[in-house]
Amino acid sequence: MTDKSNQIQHITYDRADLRPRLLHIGFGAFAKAHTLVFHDEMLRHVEGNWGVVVARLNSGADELTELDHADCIYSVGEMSDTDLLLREVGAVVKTLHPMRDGVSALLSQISSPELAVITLTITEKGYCLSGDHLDLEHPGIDRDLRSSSRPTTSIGVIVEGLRLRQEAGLGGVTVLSCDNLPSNGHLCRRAILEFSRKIDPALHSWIETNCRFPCSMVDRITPAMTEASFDRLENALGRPDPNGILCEPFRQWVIEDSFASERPAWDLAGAEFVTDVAPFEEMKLRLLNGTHSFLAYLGALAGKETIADCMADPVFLTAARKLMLDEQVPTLEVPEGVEVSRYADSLINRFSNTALHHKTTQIASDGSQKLPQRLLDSIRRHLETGHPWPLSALAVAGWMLYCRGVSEAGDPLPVNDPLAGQYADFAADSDGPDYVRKMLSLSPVFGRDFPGSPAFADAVQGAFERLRKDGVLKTLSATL
Ligand code: CS2
Repeated sequence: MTDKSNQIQHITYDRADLRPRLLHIGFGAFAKAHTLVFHDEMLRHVEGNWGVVVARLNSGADELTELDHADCIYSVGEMSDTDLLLREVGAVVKTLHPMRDGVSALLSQISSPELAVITLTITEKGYCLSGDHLDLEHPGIDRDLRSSSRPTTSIGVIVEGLRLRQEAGLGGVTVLSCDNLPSNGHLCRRAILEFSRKIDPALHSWIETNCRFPCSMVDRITPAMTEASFDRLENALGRPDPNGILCEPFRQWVIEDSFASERPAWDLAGAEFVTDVAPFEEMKLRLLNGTHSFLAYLGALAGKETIADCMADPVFLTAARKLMLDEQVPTLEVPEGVEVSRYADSLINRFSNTALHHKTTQIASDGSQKLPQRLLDSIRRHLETGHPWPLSALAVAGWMLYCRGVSEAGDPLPVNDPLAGQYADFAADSDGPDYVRKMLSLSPVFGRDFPGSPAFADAVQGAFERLRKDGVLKTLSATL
């Protein structure tokens, strides 16, 4: 139903029927705009009892309380350059935050007989990985292993919740990662199994037998909300909504159809259930996210505030498309039926959406967690085949330059990353080749193989030097 006066799709399903059958951990901007919109859309097609409990573990307790004050209803504005389509989302039935409600409330939710699915948007760093394995030296993991009944990390919370399920004689659940990681379900499963093995081998084998960890590819550009965004939403709604979110119109969700028990019919909302997510995931992580990171670092250094600003510059636009088609596509197994140049053009079109004000500095965050799957996996392939990768080299060098925290014009750049302290130390006492060598020595980013590759180091050193000497725009132009 659409209310012509406000162009808003009001809730059409009976919320009284909803039961807490799904728990979402990491309920932030992306989950509001993506996962919960698919869920809301499904409920509009098939009224059922799939209600969602939403949780956050670290920040955001006040935001969840704000949502409680709105009866857990919030609005989503899907923005293009010309339109803003509004919908109300009523799928949330409860909010939980350990710092507000105690971790026991969250553990009880996981060990509730009604719970069937846990979805996660905890960002790349939420899995506490080192490479492809759980980082047992991660401070949160170390603390949770020593005090597993009072966990603080997502991994610790899920394992303790599953232990309570096992203790109560309940069945397993499906844990569905919705984060931008390659084989996200497999990585999530490995982190949880490696943690549980340390706690109790019997729990480890119970989880291995009774739970499922499907992979999924998620896609919807959802910039962080700003005061201007909330004003825009209020103008469209006719009232303020502190819980609301603005995002692009496009949304995609490709999910491995491997569930421990019942699953929501998200395909009624346009999600795709497949047997193998990998081709979809690699294409999206490398073409969309890899190009996003390329534009974020080089654009921010060159003074571009938003991704759309980069797209308005012919040099950046040409470079982005060239990176996608000449350097990322050759490393892909393209999903059947996908025409890659059309997919690349659709990404350029989405990046050009000026209404989003998607900041380069937002995408620049957590580069140490993003570079491996977005750019380094492709470069690894090029080093094996000898395929040229000049723009990818500029992206890595651009990230290193960005990590010094200053743009070409001398303006400060925010460096938000778990390794930010190390970057600052390196930048304080080195520059040029010595600085690059230090950055290349960061094993959480470059692993063990890259530092030993002279071809890799030489290419990144050369790109860094050119950026330093000629600046981003001139260097990009010379590379096209
Ligand atoms: C972005 C992603 O901030 C970032 O790292 O590249 O959030 C991107 O907007 C989404 O993956 C799009 O689906």
